[in-house]
Amino acid sequence: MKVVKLEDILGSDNEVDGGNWVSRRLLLKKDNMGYSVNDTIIRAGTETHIWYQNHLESVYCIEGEGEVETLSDNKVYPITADTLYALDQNDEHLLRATRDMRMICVFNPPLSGREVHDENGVYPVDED
Ligand code: 9YT
Repeated sequence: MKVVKLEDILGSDNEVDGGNWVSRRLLLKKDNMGYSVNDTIIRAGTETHIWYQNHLESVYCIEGEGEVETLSDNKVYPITADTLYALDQNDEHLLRATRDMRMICVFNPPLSGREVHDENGVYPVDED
């Protein structure tokens, strides 16, 4: 049994600032759950290009307001509290926050820890 408290992540190596967002990494690959879980704040007024070609991600918004635009079809999905989006096609997208958004993000395969997006909005594949 494992219990993780957000207050213990804040200010530690498991709090990763990506510029437009700050990701508090609650569970990682080393925890051997087969997925990772982040509590992430997307900063108000930002637009982030993301394309997780090596991961599937589900994102559950618990606070705030913004939208996701999928780039294959330019559809725009409003995102507010109590809304989940799942990038089930490794969808390339733009994430825009009009207010700070608090998101619970689950990745399969799990993140190993310090990932930040590369210039194409991708997290690298974990070679281990
Ligand atoms: C919602 C989203 O994809 N934000 C970018 C950061 C990423 N999810 C993370 O590492 O928490």
